Amino acid sequence: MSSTLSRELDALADWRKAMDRRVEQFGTLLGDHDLLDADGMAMVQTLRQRLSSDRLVLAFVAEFSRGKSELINALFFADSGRRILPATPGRTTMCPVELAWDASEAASLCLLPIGTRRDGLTVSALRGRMHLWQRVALPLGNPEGLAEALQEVTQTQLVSLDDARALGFWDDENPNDNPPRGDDDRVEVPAWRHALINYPHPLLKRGLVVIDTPGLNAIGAEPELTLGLLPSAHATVFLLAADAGVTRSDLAIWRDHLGDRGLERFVVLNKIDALNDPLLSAEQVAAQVQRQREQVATTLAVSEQRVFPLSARQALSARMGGDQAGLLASGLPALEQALANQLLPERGSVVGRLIEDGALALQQVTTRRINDRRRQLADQLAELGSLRGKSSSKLLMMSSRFQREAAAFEECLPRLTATRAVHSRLLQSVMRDLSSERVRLEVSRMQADSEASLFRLGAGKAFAQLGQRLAGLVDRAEKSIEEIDQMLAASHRQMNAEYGFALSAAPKPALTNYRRELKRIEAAYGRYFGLTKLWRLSERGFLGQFLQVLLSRLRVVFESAAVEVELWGKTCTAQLESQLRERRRALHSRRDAFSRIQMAGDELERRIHEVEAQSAHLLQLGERVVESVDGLRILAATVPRASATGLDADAPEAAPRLALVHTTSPHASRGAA
Ligand SMILES: Nc1nc2c(ncn2[C@@H]2O[C@H](COP(=O)(O)OP(=O)(O)OP(=O)(O)O)[C@@H](O)[C@H]2O)c(=O)[nH]1
Ligand SMILES: [Mg+2]
Repeated sequence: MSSTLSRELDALADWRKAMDRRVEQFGTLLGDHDLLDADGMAMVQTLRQRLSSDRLVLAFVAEFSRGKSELINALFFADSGRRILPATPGRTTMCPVELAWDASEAASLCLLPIGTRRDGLTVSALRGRMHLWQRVALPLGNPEGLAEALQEVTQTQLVSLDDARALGFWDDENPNDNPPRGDDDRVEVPAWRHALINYPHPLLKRGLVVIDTPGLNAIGAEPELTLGLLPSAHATVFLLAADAGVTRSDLAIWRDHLGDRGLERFVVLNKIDALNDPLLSAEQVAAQVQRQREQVATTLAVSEQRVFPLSARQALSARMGGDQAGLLASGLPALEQALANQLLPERGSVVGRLIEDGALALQQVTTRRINDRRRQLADQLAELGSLRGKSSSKLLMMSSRFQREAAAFEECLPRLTATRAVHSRLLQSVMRDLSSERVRLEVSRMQADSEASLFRLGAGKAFAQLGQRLAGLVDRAEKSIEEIDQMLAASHRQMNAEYGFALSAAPKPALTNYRRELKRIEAAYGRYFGLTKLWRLSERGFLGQFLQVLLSRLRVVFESAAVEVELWGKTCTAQLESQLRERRRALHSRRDAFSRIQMAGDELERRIHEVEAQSAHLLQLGERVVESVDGLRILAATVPRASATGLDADAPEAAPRLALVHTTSPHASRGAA
């Protein structure tokens, strides 16, 4: 009994695969006709890479025992016929568990020991150091073996009070949040800090990443969860239990971890089966559930449509037993439908836009090259035509004109080299402003400024100043980009007028999106400098991790901007290179033709014929390129959309997003994300 969500994910993956095939065919077409240089080929590879590595990250967050792991089992693992992730009463999952599939690795469970918390490195930094993780091979096609191996995520260990303090599980100032202390003064803490499950489950193979989190409390929570893992999720599912209502700690988790409205949030009111009461009618129970749903929506300030009453346990057992009616009664299909309806199209359109932009940029480069070649051929034709019936003295005269043209072409080269040197110098200064190293220096400066201030009172100010400095860097980069753009435009005008080139400006990158993204990060992380949160910054090790995570978010923004600027620089250079190459090629072929014509009388007509055929072939090729790009764009704009009933997923409804418009800016819709 496959779910709506899995069918929709399938449709999305098939769509990505179809796009990949088309991008590949397009690349072959361009490559076979020598229409792409190395940069263009690299761009085709980047698009394909993007299509194959696209991920959809779904995180489950709640207080312990609300049924997160059970819900994940019901949503994704019921087909295996058993409970895969451990779900038991009381605290079960002890560390964040990330389920994904990376085909370049073997199926395995990788566990990061809790002791790594001491050295202050974030989990993402430690992902690059796999020798610190413990790896357990996972059996394939054996659900029992898999479930047994995954029991490891429930492991705990007993440590001394000092160790518990050092690991961040014990806080003398907030005793209520501390774990129970044994007779021997030892404290039970999780054995692992993070678990990565690499498993070829059909949905994971389709790019889904599921994050199961442990029930949180103020002390035990890994700062990175709030700062890095949750903000990077495409959607979060927050769970409450109908039999517990909304408790104070539920609310604290909602506020601290999911309060950011930028997150796509779904709320589940789980365990509604616990409200069944032999003394009440089914209608009375349903009314109770509805009342609770309304209360939850009001308390959390979300729309009622975003609250899904369900029973994960019923759903799991109904799905395992193939009981369709039971599954419907469990309430799970409504959540799946919502996830499929709201999440997948959104995700798809991000990828679709990227492919469209890429295809358009490739089309521009190619079309320019084809037009250039055709123009050269037209010139040759005119020249050859004028030779018909000419005397040998006339031919001699034309030959010397041809020599002059070749000499003029050589003359423009030094001037081009000079322009290119200025261009590259300016571009390098932009790249320096947008470099990771520059961001790192700015963040270090903020750390030094805030540590120099008393009781971190100056931390807020240092953070605000960091924001201003980063915005200043973006402003300066934008100014330099403008300068480069104007310089190139002037140089193009001159080259076109004097040497008959057809150089045109590539649309310059706009940094507006990146500036907006910086503001968003500033707002999200600035919350930690408010009076109610400031205490966290003074917690042991928190500031260090906070800054690391902040740095990695900022880096992504700056690196993306730098990539876009670099791409623009390359496009400008590539255009020039390509026109120079075409010009040289045309000069060679004219020289060859000329010498042949001078030798034999019938050569002229043959040559005219040849050039006409080449021109016709290029025209056809141009049409094939446009057709190919149009096909790709239509496909990219037709993100598979969740079907209303979830039953006709084999023929996903098409939702064309935009009409075809040729040659819009390849940068126009590229965002910072
Ligand atoms: N009655 C009932 N019990 C449920 C339901 N969903 C989960 N449970 C049970 O509640 C207990 C806790 O579920 P888990 O999935 O382990 O909860 P969790 O949120 O993952 O908890 P931690 O891993 O400790 O953070 C288990 O015994 C589940 O079987 C439900 O819909 N109804
Ligand atoms: Mg759990």
